[in-house]
Amino acid sequence: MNIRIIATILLFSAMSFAQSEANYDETKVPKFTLPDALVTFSGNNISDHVQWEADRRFEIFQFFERQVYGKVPGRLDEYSFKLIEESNDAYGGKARRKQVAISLKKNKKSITYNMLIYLPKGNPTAPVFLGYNFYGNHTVTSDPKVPLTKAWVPNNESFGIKDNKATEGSRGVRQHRWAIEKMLDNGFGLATIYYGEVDPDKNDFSDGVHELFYTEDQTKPKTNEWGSIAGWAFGLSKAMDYLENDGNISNVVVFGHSRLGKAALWAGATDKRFAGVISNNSGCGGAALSKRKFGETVGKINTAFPHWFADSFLKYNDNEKTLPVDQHQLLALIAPRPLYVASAFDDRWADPKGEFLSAHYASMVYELYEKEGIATEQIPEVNQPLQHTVAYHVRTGKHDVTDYDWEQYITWAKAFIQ
Ligand code: GTR
Repeated sequence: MNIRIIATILLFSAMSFAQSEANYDETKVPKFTLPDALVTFSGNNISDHVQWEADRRFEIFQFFERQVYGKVPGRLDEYSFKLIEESNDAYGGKARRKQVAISLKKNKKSITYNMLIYLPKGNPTAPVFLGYNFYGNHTVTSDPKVPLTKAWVPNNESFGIKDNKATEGSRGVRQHRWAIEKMLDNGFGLATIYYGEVDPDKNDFSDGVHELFYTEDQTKPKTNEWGSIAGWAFGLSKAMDYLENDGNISNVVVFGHSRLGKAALWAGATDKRFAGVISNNSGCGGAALSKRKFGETVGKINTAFPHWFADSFLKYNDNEKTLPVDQHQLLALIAPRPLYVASAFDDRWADPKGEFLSAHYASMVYELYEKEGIATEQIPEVNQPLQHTVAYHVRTGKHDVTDYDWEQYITWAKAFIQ
């Protein structure tokens, strides 16, 4: 057996061990006080949205930026977009397809990543869901006009991926996670990017977007600087620079599943141009409250994925009680824009109840803007969505993105995204 296969098996067994010995017992959730979104760090009460924006939003934002996800260290020298392919005959003539290469340049170095866009053909403009995919744009569709990604991809035997290179065997393997025809039939488009083209998901900062910003001799970001989640969020923002100028696109809702749900939330918090945000099973470091320590915890995530957050976040490993913020405040940074948090019943590792409570506690900030959030403290029954400006559902089944999820997102987006 080669060394990489052994390493992958070891990593997966360590992860499943971590998952099996996590706390899933509600009676063992520690007692904790949730930091109040409407009381500043120095103890002042916030009573309206003007005060929230002047005195509270920024200090919370800054904490997440410096102590959790990490700061983007400066600005790009240049960025550009190139429409590399366009057609009117995708999905049996239902859709217009565009493929755009996005190039980011700094310090004479550059990276290029590819965005695949489908738009409903009948409409001059349409809102789109923008979301990263896990294995390459060619995996979300069987459309033969979508090239295989040339970037590093994680090995996956059932997708025919070995030596970290995509092959034809992985074309369309993730179609079930992207209800593209449903989106098109309902007047929505999709824009998707392979996240590994922005930053390969490995604990190694020698490549991807981070590397562009290094000063001479630097090999990794500094303590308060960005981890991979912030790098992926930055990639989404740059994609937004293209999307907001595409005359066929009216609005962009940023979407992400799991680790990419964490990235979508941070993108929504950092970039107000996103008209809405969807977190699908984002769990620890995403929508779920850290202080509950249910399922995945800060210590577990920082151990299994040391590159996802800023190094400054490590001091909260098994020390969540000293965190002056919690994830409901990340959600509150998105207010008053529409926000959908979704869980899966069997995905206890992501703590469905912690995701729900987070949406509930973020809602007090939405109320300052007279937007309806999640008022109840009682998690709804499975498959009973609560859809307001803040929306929540827990569906039956496991950690995944299903047609059911997309049906809810589409219904909600029709009602709340202008
Ligand atoms: C898990 C990780 C979660 C979640 C998930 C995913 O292993 O512990 O936080 O991000 O991966 O992205 O599928």
